[in-house]
Amino acid sequence: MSTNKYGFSTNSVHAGEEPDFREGATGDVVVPIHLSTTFARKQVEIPTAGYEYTRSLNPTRKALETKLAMLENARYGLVFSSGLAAETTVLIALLKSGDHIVAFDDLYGGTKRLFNNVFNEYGIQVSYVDATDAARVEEAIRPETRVVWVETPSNPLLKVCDIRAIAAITRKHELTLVADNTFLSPYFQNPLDLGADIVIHSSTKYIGGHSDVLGGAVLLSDAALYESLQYRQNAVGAVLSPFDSYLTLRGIKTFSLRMEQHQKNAFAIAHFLESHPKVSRVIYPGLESHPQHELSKSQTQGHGGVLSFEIKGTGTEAKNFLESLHLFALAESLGGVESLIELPSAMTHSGIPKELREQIGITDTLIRVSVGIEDVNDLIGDLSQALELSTKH
Ligand code: P1T
Repeated sequence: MSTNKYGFSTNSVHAGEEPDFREGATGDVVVPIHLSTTFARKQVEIPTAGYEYTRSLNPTRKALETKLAMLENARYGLVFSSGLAAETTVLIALLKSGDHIVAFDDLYGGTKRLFNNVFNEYGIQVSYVDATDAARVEEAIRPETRVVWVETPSNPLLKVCDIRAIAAITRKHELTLVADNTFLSPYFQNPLDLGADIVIHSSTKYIGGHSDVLGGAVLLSDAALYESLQYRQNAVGAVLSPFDSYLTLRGIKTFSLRMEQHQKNAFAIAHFLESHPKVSRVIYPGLESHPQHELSKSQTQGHGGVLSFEIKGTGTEAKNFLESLHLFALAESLGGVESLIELPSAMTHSGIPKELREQIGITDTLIRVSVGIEDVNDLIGDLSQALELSTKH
């Protein structure tokens, strides 16, 4: 359980990692990597300092859970081997066969795959709605609905939904509101403060921040739900390893610095693309042209480092452009210090059938950019030369 007395940057550095001055301890300023899978005890019934077996509880993992809970203004945190492991554990804690989810129609492709191809086989139904209009969420609720699931901004169309308005609906109907906060990170948005019940992160992204460690996190303040999640996490074994917990803790120390630079670069690139003749549309919640720009300002402290845009022409021009870049890595994922770029229709969201993709706006010319922390002029120079080449192949 956490109480928040310091600011975000201070907590990013210190929370969960206070030096241990107890008898025999060494006062490390960085939490050690506790690799031991098991913990010896002196008396049969008394685990030493509460630790028994690393799947159940591990000191390095615990430090990360404490830090993340503090950063999301949550009482409790759990960290998992991936974002999808976190999602799976939340779903098995909240749902049983016959239950129904109302979900935002724009979600990470892997989350839709989990809902449609895995949980569907266990009798879970999902209705996808355009949650930018909270009324549509309420209209889709059935007697067997248990969960409303949103990403905001969503992946890859950066649609923004009104967390406060949707939370009022889920409270009224006694449902659980799950908000995937991966795109903005706790630095820019805290969904629990806006009324969400559970926050999920793929910590593979901004939390880890360096594209070198996979992970997931669940943050919440309800004690009974936390216990249920912890029980299931241990039962299925979906835990983050001690070494990966350490890497994630290390990444978090520079959270504020990274996020500020991601956002600064994203604004500059969004403006550059907006004025480029080969670009038909730029989607970034920080731009006044974004349909939910005002809403985004009202529920966040910033707009993040991911943007999407439509290149003029066909899918071939989009591919030519992507394959002409030198500095941007043509790769899935986001949130690392290096700039990444991808074609959702062929990469992260290729599992969604084409007609469904097109219905929600994931066209073959939609490009998603995760803006890194490099010198922005170098990034703009790279985009500029590749846009020139896109029609010259
Ligand atoms: O990859 P993993 O750590 O399991 O997290 C899954 C996940 C969950 N939620 C959101 C919003 C995500 O974007 C992701 C993973 N996304 C990508 C790999 C991607 O390129 O979009």
